[in-house]
Amino acid sequence: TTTPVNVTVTGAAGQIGYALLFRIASGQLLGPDTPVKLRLLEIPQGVKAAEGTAMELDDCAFPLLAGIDIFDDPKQGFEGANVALLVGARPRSKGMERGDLLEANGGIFGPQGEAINAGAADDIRVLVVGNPANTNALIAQQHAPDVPAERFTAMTRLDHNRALSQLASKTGAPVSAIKNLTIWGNHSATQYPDIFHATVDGKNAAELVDQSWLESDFIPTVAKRGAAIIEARGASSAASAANAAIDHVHDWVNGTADDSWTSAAIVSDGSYGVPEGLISSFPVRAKGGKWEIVQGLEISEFSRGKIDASVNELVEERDAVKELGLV
Ligand code: NAX
Repeated sequence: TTTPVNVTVTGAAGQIGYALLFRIASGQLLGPDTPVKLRLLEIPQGVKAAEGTAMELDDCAFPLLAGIDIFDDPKQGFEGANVALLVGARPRSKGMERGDLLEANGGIFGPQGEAINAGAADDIRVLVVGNPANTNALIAQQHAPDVPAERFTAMTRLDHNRALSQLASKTGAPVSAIKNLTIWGNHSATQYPDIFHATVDGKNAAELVDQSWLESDFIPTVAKRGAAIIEARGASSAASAANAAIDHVHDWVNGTADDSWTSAAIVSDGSYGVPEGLISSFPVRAKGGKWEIVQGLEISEFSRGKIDASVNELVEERDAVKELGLV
């Protein structure tokens, strides 16, 4: 195509935004033949910094970058958007209860959902990165009744990539030798990285490691990796989060390879006992521009318990935002 694709990025002046925008503009999000127009959405206090980032984007002279516009109004920011990356969110501050956090984010993702409903392009695809990502995505989706629900997704690809890397280093295999790993549930400490269907060079991954490594090392290391990054770097994951967002949207638009699947939080159709309508992470393939849940996997009792625990947390979050009148 030669018509530029409109990509809206919220939280554009933040640290993930800074790692993300240059990669989008260089063609890594949609491919080397697709020009992009960036629409940066910030809160008023973030606009000046976003302008600075836009100056740097100009200075890269990216051949595929067809324009940059900056907004502090969601209605304008999402006008004509084909892809929307919802990165900006309200972080948890000291003493904030879960209800306060959900309410503050409801105040962001509700109006953004409405703006998407009102003005985005018919083929809009939404990826929510800002935490609590699954429930923020649910809030936005519920405020966009005219957009097919399947266009709202949340990011667990960073968790997926973290799990790939941990399993690769444990088994001594390259990341490319690992197929069919799954992140189930919520992008939170309850997430379940599942290697029982995964293969390493064609061999069942779970048979290559012992159960105690799986339970006491692998699962907690993947689930708590975000905290370990903060501890080491003094700031939360940014480049790796941006990379995962690129992977997610790239696969969604261009399709996944036939010989493996990936993980994304998408609207449940009831598969694997996950209540319909929840935005939960599943094993997925992308085909023809749509995510499909990989069907028919056998779920062991161990896995069932882990999936249920994370899904129950999502149910609680949904019930809490319902009670707050946010969905
Ligand atoms: P930063 O605090 O660096 O940047 C956030 C930016 O969002 C700020 O510039 C702020 O002005 C802007 N913003 C706030 N409210 C906004 C609104 N209503 N509209 C538009 N912009 C708004 O955070 P950063 O490190 O970039 O992280 C962004 C979000 O990603 C956080 O919620 C973080 O928790 C989440 N993450 C999610 C991950 C995932 O795997 N799903 C991993 C990385 C990251 O922790």
